[in-house]
Amino acid sequence: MDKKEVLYRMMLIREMEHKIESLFSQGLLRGTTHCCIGQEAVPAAMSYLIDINRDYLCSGHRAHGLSMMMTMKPETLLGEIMGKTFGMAKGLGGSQHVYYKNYFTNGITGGMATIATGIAFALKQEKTDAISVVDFGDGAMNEGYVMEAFNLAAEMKLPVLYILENNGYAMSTPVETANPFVVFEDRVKGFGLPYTRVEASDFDNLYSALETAVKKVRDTREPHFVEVLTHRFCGHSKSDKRAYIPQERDEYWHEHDCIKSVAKQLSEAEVKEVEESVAAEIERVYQYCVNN
Ligand SMILES: Cc1ncc(C[n+]2csc(CCOP(=O)(O)OP(=O)(O)O)c2C)c(N)n1
Ligand SMILES: [Mg+2]
Repeated sequence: MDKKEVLYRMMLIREMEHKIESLFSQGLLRGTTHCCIGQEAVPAAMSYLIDINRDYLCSGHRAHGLSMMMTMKPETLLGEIMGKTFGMAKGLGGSQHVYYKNYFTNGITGGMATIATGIAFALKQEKTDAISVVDFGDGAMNEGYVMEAFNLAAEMKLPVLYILENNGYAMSTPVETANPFVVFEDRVKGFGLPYTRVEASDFDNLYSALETAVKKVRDTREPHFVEVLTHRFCGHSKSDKRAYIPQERDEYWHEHDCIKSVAKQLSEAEVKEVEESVAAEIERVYQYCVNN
């Protein structure tokens, strides 16, 4: 894997999110949005691991990273948020409700876990080697329909990969407050789902955990669950000042930033080159969206 390209993809997500935040703060975008600054590792990894023409991918409200990684055309994401007809959903969906080929999102917390499980059921009938993948947050782990989906997938042996991006908070509620008695691992294993946990701080570790899980679901046609421990450096949505996040947590994740884990494998000149091409791409995308 070309680490310069990995860094480019991760930095493209981060810088595009910074651009989107800045356009909102200047009053140039309307509605709301949920950025994924700090959570670039899963989208970047998935861009290498699934073929969106064949496999299926669903995600939720925090969809910018995966959207950019599936289309590789950030103007269709920014255009969507700006209500342009060339947006991913023809400008009608906004940042939470987009689609591209076999990639679908909606804003119902954990809602897409049920859809992805249904897709896996269809794939099982079709006897293809395609798989269904769904990415959701820790808040989704307290939705009843998500538990029903886990139970069905385990019982019916469906080719679905559940990726939980545990960023520690559902809006401002800490995971420990919402789940005082049972850790996710026990809950997931209780349904009979195989479970893996990995921290997103080291991109290579994360990639290898997801690669193994994708291969396992593809080969065995059975479900798998990966919990990714991660962190968002931005607010839940555009107006959130993050007053509830302890400083030590931010400090830990600044030191363990997934982007740094890739950048440190490259020379200073290579990192600079990537930064420059990302900046140029963001400017191109912005100009395209403003002028079309
Ligand atoms: C069924 C439902 N309940 C509540 C909401 C409001 N809501 C939007 S995002 C969110 C928190 C989701 O937290 P999490 O799943 O951890 O994802 P994160 O925002 O951390 O990425 C909530 C409660 C919703 N969209 N859908
Ligand atoms: Mg969360």
